[in-house]
Amino acid sequence: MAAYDPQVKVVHTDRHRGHDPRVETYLGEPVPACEVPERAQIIRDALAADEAFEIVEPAGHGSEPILAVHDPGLLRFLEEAWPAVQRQRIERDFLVADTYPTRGMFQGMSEAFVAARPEPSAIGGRTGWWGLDSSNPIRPGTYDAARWAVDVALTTTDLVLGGETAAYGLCRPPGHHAAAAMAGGYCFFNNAAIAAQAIVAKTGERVAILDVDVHHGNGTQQIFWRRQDVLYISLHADPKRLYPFFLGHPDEIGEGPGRGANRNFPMSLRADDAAYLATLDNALERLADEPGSILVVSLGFDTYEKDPIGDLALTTAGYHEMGRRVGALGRRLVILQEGGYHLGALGENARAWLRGAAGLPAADAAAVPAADRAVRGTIPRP
Ligand code: Q9C
Ligand code: ZN
Repeated sequence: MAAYDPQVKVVHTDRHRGHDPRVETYLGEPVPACEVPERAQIIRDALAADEAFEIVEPAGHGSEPILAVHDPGLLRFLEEAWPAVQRQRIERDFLVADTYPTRGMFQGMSEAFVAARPEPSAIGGRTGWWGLDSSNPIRPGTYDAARWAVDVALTTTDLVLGGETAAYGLCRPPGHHAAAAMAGGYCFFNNAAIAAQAIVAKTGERVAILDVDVHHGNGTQQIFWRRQDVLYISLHADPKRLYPFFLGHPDEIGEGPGRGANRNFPMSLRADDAAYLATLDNALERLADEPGSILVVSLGFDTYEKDPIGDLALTTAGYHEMGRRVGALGRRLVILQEGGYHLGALGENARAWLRGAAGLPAADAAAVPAADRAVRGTIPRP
């Protein structure tokens, strides 16, 4: 008999593991990759050890929900990229672009003319064409992993549409930097945008997305820029300081029918729990006016005080309170994992946020069986 009834369902599969980047670059220099398979394993293990959660497997949903959001060319590229590398018989085990079509290249040319430029045929050109930056290497298992991350998001959505008050999708790779026609920032498909679109399609209701990853979700903003039916609200590090650098400012409010349905809240450097929660309350005020019964949360723990991203300074207690405030909105929650790279704290941070959202007290060690504490204690702390 479960101690908590109902348990919060956690959608997870180990099929993300084939996407296993080893290095990324910092200003051109190779450094250890942040977005590694251990992230999802650590969160899974922490939640599995807590009786408040139940782990369930995702179901496949096919390509259609992806194509409702993304350019078919992006899907085709990601499917074909690794086989194309293999055909070249070059000795390597990852693919990263060197050349990207950036804005100065097209200056003075009309939007229609630029849109008619043809996709290159060489794999190096295609990788830049569909990419934002060098931080998401394509590995042999990347496409399969990215597809399953979408299925995790859609299975989480199904659970909530089926009556769960809240469900959590442990998506990996993350999604919020991926635009309709662009991968980037560790992201390939935009899991949260695909989930939001599926909710709109199935319910006809308006949907809001709250993005609390430390980075601005430029992809989600782009996808819904002209749409009134999906409200995007994001709290993040000021893009003047931090990736994705070129979007995320407060004057980005959407255009056309979407005007007013995009809200950005950049935070000051090293903002703490109190500053963050005060801004969150402002953001949630905008949400209160919004019709619709379901909120999608893009959940990142790279706002953590010890996260290697290093910009904001939230604590584990702050995550519990953030979850509590979001849960107290009374909307049903489709909670999807984005970033968060401090391996030693990821499990406890996820557990704290999700317990808060479920209206449960912050975890105290005594509530966890001793055997599970021992298991959790074996997670390597960097
Ligand atoms: N070292 C998410 O948190 N830039 N993405 C890294 C290269 C990419 C973060 C710079 C940061 C992307 C989902
Ligand atoms: Zn992030």
